[in-house]
Amino acid sequence: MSKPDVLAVAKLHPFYQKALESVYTVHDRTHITDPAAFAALAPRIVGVACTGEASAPRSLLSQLPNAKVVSVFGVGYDGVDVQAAIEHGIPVTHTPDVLTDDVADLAMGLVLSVGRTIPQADQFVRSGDWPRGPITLGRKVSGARLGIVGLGRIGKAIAQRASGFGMSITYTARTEKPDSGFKYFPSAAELAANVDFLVVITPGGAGTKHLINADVLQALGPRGFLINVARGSVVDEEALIIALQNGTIAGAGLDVFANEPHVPEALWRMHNVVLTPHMASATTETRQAMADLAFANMQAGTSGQPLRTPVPECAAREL
Ligand code: NAP
Ligand code: 8YV
Repeated sequence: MSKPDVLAVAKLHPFYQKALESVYTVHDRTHITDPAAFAALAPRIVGVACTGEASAPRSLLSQLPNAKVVSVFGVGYDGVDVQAAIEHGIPVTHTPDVLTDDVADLAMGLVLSVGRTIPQADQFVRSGDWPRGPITLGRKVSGARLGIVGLGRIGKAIAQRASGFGMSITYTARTEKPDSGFKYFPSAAELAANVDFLVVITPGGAGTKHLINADVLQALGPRGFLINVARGSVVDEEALIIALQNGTIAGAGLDVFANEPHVPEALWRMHNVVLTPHMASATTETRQAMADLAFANMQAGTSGQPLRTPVPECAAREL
């Protein structure tokens, strides 16, 4: 008997790809690579496999009359048109919680890296500069003020880690969290004006586009560092480059970018930034857990079983 067909809308992680191939025929980006073949294939597609960065727009979802689920390998699903999916009766799932620790770990890694100039110091030793002079002094992290933009699952895990460094923690979010015990600021600019490190960990999409703009960077100031582990779209990248060039802020640690995998060359040349390739959840353990959960959601969706982790918009309704 032939396997049911699913469409991968982006290159999938091998763990997810392998799991899917054990049950399904996986069509790898056929809608892009062979649109003519896709027209014939589309009615057979029962599930859509996505990554956190991938795009599943209305124009694609409307071509899939028999799709029963969009399973995202990632917690962020800003690339999926969830409203269109709901209208077409296709629930969307994601992989919350299983990656929270890793993303919080990398956020703290970037805080330490930019504050203590760890990658620059590594380069200083490797390039043979050590005998010629001392390294520039860094910025003390323990006891510093850390502001979190987005106190959700990952934001709270970052706060927990930062508490271990004796940092004083404040935050902004759409809603105040009185139980957190941390001081709330109603806007990113007000938060930025009161911290040394500003860590961004919101979802992407229209609701947060350029939440971190020139005004927020101005408020962060010449001794402040920006860390972005959320989505490239949340930060106005052009404004950030200007702020870094002009010394409006002290530096930045960036895991995500506006046009991945392309990073503006202006950033490559800067000595006050640390750049990582959207790797906050990239450990063997976590990628396996994400693949297991994304696969479980795909199987549940295509066999009419209850979904493990639907996105909040779909959890609230029967599709
Ligand atoms: P979550 O639990 O849903 O938390 C999101 C937080 O962002 C919430 O506190 C929410 O506020 C806040 N928020 C949403 N819109 C906002 C706005 N306009 N202004 C201020 N705050 C806003 O999600 P999570 O599991 O922590 O994940 C957060 C995001 O991290 C993901 O969506 C993804 O984009 C990103 N991420 C990146 C990587 C990576 O590899 N770099 C890995 C995983 C996740 P309320 O609580 O008030 O609703
Ligand atoms: C992944 C992510 O890098 O979970 C997310 O939202 O951005 C990351 O965990 C991504 O989904 C894998 O492609």
